[in-house]
Amino acid sequence: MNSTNDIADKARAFLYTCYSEWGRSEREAEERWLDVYAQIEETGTYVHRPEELEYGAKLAWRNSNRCIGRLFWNTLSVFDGRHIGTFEEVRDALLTHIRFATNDGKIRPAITVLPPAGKDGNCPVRIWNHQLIRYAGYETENGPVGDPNSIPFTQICRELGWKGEGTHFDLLPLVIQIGDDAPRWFELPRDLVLEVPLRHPELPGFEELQLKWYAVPIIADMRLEIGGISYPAAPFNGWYMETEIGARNLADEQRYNLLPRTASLMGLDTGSNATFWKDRALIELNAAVYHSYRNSGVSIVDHHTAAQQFQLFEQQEAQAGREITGDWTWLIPPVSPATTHLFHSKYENTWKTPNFYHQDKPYE
Ligand code: HEM
Ligand code: NRG
Repeated sequence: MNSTNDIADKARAFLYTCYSEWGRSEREAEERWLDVYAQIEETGTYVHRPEELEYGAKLAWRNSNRCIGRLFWNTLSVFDGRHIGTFEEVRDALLTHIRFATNDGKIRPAITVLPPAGKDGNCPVRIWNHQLIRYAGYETENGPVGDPNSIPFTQICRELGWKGEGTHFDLLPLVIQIGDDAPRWFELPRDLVLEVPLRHPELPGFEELQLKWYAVPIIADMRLEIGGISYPAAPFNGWYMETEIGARNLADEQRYNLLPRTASLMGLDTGSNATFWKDRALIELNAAVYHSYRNSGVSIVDHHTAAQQFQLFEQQEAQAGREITGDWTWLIPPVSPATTHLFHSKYENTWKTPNFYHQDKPYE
């Protein structure tokens, strides 16, 4: 199949899905399809109408097999940044996204869609960051400082001329590439980035670990595909589930590795597996994350509530006569998975479009 057919097939399927879910007539769908088909014939590609872009992004979320947060797919705020062309415009759109999404802690799910790839696959804009807000990581003589996961990207930033302070929580700059130009970096304004200092409701001494995490996860390195059109830069966010921070980012040995120190604070014997010190420390770390976000007025969901919300999503989709797809290995939470219905359910892991896809890093 040549690429014109490919894009046409995907465009047609997408348009008919939209018009049908919008309750519009077969004839209206047909008319729009003929218009799009003419554009594809003439130019090799086509342009989404604003309402198609908005609904396409929502469908991409609804189809994200690994996401437990999909109940809220229809509440996504979609910013149309397809016209954006300069470094400063991209930076400003990203800063506007951060401000809108953060909303003083009452986080709003949002996506900013930057220009689409051309028909030959060329990318007008690429964001090099994994997330818009992320902590730097450094390899030092005394072991890693900051987020080890960020070490390669931090190295790139330094090669571009950026310099971090060398703390455990240095905010990485935005790194933007336009066309084949060299990428440029922009420091994040500190006052735009909401962070949550971590306290434990009962454990004295936890505060002294001086931990914190940022409020809003904004994935910036995935490609959004809608009806055969690729958007290589389309950063999106929701809010955190506590396990993402408490059971992975802060707990993984290859990340902040904080279970041993948490267990010591709790007075547990870390010399024996059978004290279940890792398990106990994990729970308290998660409790600290959850309560700190709550007390700071920052949206977060616990994994039990998230699982219940996902179950509601499953029922809602069944009601609408749609099959849901999911990736069980990602949907189950990393803490007490078998206490949620997800663990005991089966999900079909086929991928519908629109969707979000991993893409090769622009560096490396
Ligand atoms: C993955 C929760 C909003 C798209 C995930 C994961 C969680 C999660 C826990 C697994 C992450 C991991 O294990 O690293 C939530 C919650 C949301 C939310 C609580 C609150 C509203 C969104 C939004 C979108 C989205 C707004 C897109 C518009 C995705 C995608 C993945 C994912 C594409 C897979 C990421 C990957 O493959 O690396 N989500 N999510 N989610 N979510 Fe959501
Ligand atoms: N686990 C990653 C974030 C992945 C996406 N999670 C969300 N997405 N909650 C981390 O930073 O821990 N979202 O769009 O809300």
